[in-house]
Amino acid sequence: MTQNTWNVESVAAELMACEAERRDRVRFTDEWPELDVDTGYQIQDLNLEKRLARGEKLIGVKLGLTSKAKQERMGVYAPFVAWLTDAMVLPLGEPVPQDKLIHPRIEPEIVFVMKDRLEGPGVTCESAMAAVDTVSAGAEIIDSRYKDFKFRAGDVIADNASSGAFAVGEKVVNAADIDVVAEAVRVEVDGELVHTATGADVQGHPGEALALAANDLARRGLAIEAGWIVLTGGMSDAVFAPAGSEVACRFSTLGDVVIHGGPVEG
Ligand code: OOG
Ligand code: MG
Repeated sequence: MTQNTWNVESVAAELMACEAERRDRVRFTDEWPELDVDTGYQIQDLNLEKRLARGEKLIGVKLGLTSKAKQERMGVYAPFVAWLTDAMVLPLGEPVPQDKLIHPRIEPEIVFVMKDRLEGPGVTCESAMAAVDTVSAGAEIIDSRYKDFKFRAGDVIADNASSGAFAVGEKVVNAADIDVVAEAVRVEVDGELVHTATGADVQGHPGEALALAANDLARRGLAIEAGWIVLTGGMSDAVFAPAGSEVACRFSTLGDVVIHGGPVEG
């Protein structure tokens, strides 16, 4: 047996290096089983500090594994929170940034923009929804720094929940004017329907996911701030988004978010 040499600093540095070099690796928990949820968040927070120090701006949070479809695919059965910075924004119409990502996958998400600050503990679905300003359709482009997206909870939390990029649809609806539970989505790859889901698939109500984020952040003394974007979590399983592909997330009332995989090389 080799002696474990991993710690918060070295795992954080290795994950940032993997991201910069577009290199995947095996999960850390095989060599360092003590990498639990709380340690994962320490690593996540340390790398957020590095992102901010290099000039990125914190613009919100994303939820991970808030639907059964995602939990079953990834084999991790508890939701978690991660950070969004402005460097992750993919303007509508731009292709998947293949030159920055390792093995991008796309998933449909219901996106909130916050009206008020939301601070846990004790946030409920109702109080969470009262703090939401607007709702939009979203497509998140996830990218894991782990080979074949194989990780345990501590690994994926440390890896900022497989953050890559995300696009938000054009249509913006007041939170009071939409039934987010009934909002449905069809995910098409190259014109072929591959997944369907509704807002109910996200913790029963996307507002529950938001409440969970606020209550979870409170454990670290943090809150969701007014103006922040919240990705409430993949409604369905994600689909691969290689060069040459077209992934369309077609929402029932929020419109479409269509993402192209970009040109095929050579
Ligand atoms: C983890 C990231 C999860 C979501 O919406 O569930 C996530 C992964 O699936 O690699 O962004
Ligand atoms: Mg997601």
